[in-house]
Amino acid sequence: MGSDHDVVVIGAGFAGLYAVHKLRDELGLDVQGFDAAGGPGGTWWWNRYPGARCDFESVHYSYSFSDELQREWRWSERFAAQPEILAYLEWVADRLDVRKAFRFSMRITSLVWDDGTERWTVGTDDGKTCTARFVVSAVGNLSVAKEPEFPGVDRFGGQVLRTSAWPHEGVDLTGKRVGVIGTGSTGIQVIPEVARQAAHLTVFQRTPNFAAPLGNHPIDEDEARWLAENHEEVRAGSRENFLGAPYEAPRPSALADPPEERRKVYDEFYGKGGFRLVISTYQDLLFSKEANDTIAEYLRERIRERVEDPRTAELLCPDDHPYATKRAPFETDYYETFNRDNVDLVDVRSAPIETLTETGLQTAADHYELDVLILATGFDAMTGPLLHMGVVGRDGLTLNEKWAQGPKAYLGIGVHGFPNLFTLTGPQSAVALYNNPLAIEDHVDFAAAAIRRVLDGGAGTFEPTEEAERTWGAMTEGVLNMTLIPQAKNSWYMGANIPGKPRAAFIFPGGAPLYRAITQEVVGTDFGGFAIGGEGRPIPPMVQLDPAVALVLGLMLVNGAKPLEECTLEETRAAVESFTMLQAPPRDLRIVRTTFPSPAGEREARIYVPDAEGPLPVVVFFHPGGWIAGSLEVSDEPCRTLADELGAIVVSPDYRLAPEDPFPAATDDTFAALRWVADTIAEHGGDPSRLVVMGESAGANLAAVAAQRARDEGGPQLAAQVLLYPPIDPQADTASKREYVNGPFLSVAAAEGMWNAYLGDPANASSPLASPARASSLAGLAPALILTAQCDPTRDEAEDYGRALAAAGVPAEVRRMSGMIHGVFNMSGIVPRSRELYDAVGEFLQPLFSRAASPVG
Ligand code: NA7
Repeated sequence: MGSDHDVVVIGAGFAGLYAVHKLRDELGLDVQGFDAAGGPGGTWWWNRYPGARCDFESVHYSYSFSDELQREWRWSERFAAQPEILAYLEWVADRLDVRKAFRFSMRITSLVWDDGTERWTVGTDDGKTCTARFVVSAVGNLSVAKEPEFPGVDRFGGQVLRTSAWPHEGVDLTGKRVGVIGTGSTGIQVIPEVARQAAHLTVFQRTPNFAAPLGNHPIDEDEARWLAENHEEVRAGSRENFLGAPYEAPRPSALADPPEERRKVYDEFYGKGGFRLVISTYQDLLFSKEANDTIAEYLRERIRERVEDPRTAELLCPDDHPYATKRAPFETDYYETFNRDNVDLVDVRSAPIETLTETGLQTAADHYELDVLILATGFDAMTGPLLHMGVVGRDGLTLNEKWAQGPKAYLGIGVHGFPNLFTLTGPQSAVALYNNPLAIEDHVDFAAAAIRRVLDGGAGTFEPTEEAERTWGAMTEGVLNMTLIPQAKNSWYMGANIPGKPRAAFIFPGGAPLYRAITQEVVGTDFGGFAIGGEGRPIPPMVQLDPAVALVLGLMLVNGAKPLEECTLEETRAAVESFTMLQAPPRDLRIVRTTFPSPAGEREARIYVPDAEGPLPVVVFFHPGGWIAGSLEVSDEPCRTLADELGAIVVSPDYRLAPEDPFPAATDDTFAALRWVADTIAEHGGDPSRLVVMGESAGANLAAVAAQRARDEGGPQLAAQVLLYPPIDPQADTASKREYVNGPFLSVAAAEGMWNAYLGDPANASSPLASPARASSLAGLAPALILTAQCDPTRDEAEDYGRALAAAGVPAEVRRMSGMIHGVFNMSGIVPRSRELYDAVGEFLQPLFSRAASPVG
């Protein structure tokens, strides 16, 4: 047995270099690194084909963890080419003095976990082994090339080159007849370069791709100096951006802008550089096919403008996938290359490649004479590098067996059954849509924090629980299915570029801010969802979320939404109003705008009248907003939908808000509104004998109080009360308050701030008119439906109220919505499962409505 180490790091690219530095120099661990390459650089050591360069700007596509490194390195181009990126990584390796931690030209052949010693045995291709407590896999996710799918490679008399294993000495293509297979990001970079050198180039294209200009240019001395001096500012915001670069915020919807305006936006970002076209144009491009069609058509138009021969242009126009559902490529002169006399485009979709011959390539239609064939056919992405290392976990389970149906990895970084293994940038992590160096730094920092935690706690193992892994898999798949990405047939995002590979959720496409918020919460909950020393920790709140809800929170983060508890009053009010952006398009319905007499004078109310035979049941609905925010406007869409679906008149009255008008103003207004509705709704076709009081959030608190006042203050008689996640008692001490103390979305601090503003005098908390659970008796109240959200600090006080009602003999039903958060009633446009709230309300009310309508017998 060879040497024993604290950690083995596999890979010396961006991830491995930083991992060694972090673990060795900051944690003081004994770290042994390995890499199959001859030196540091990872993907940039291998991919030396002409035209290879990054497509996030180099100032962003580089380490951010070290002030010195950022200050001292000068990029010569906006998007650096491979030699410069490799030189940068070599320079970093020297500056951090990490080369000596690595054994290069050494491939890992086996990684076997031993439960007895709680160590990995690491085998290398020199036949030796060593052991380590932890293994940090920094093998990358695009580092195992796809095998050619056609025969004859050995027979071909010319040279076969892979872009991903390009000869170090370079290749002289002068005077050669060259073929390129592959028009992904790699092909699109290499093709223009080859065309410039070769006597003739034949591009064998199976699927056209949407490419947009890279916008590269040299960085002059002034710009370089400015970037070095302002790197903190330049970096600021990167991690708040969906893709992890400080790009302009997008407009909300491509469909909301008229065509001329949209064209201007696309013109502006076409060529502005890298991924801006994807991320800074419109927020719904990846979510709405109709929105995506607008940019897809724009890009096809640009191809037709740039390519002279109309037949070639049509062949280059993608038609089988929405834009950016395959990894978006960026180009320099790609389309103009097809205007050259020495370049031909061959469609191998209609006439597939059959074989290589002694002298060239045979398709179903023709034979092409070639001296050199370049394969830019892609990678066994995300899982391939890990599955090629012979990983064997607990009880002899191989990783290949575990992932036979697709990858399973909690946060993309840990695998149940494979303790103490960190799969940096692994499948189901955010890396595919997150500027890699920053995604890598996040993962290394996470692994380092976990290792430190295990060592400090004296435990032996760290691995995800099976439940956490399964929950994360569902989250990944759910978020992926909200995007258009699954619509691309054969993309590596879905594992679908490799024949026989399971089509599954290989990437978490929720964006950097959401992924970061989730992983930060995992760390903050002492690694929720992981088992440390065999002791499983509960899954933290954000991982419990319905995927659509998670995506909403992610988009809020991208849009710079502040946590509610940090908002000023004005900001809170604006935040609540902005709920309308998450709502479905409002249904068409007759609305009567009127006023009602409140104790403080006339106030507005809206009466929503469905197109149905009267007299109709009536629902009085109080809007949400923590007693300090909200309006008739924010509840307009839900009230329309309620009226339409229930076939009931819905009345939405305005009420006074705190802190301007604290307790009891809101309850006085809402109770007055309820009475006014009972007295007057017959004029609008309503049946006051079938009257329901309903509210959302603070509005639900007011509804619960109104139900008590109706009982105690002489009516009206109510058929039911419907309370959507009501805050019931500011002093309640509940498990949900502890578990969801930080939200998601509504935190305990935010809720407390709202209660305080409403109560004015804290002594008011003991009044049942504020805290309805404090009533001396709950008997005789209207039947109640209480809907709660699983991930909501107010959940348990609401459910306790339901139980107390039932104990007092009130028919009360409590339903908890799994994976939901406070406010979800307003997310009908983006959270499909918000429907369940309407369904539950309908199921509860319809029997009451028909019972109340039938003659008393
Ligand atoms: P990609 O994006 O997977 O592209 C591979 C290309 O090769 C793509 O055009 C494929 O066409 C084509 N291909 C693969 N197999 C064949 C066969 N058998 N016949 C014809 N054409 C074939 O890989 P890249 O290297 O370009 O990019 C990978 C990532 O590296 C990139 O996203 C960056 O993150 C860096 P298909 O679409 O399958 O019809």
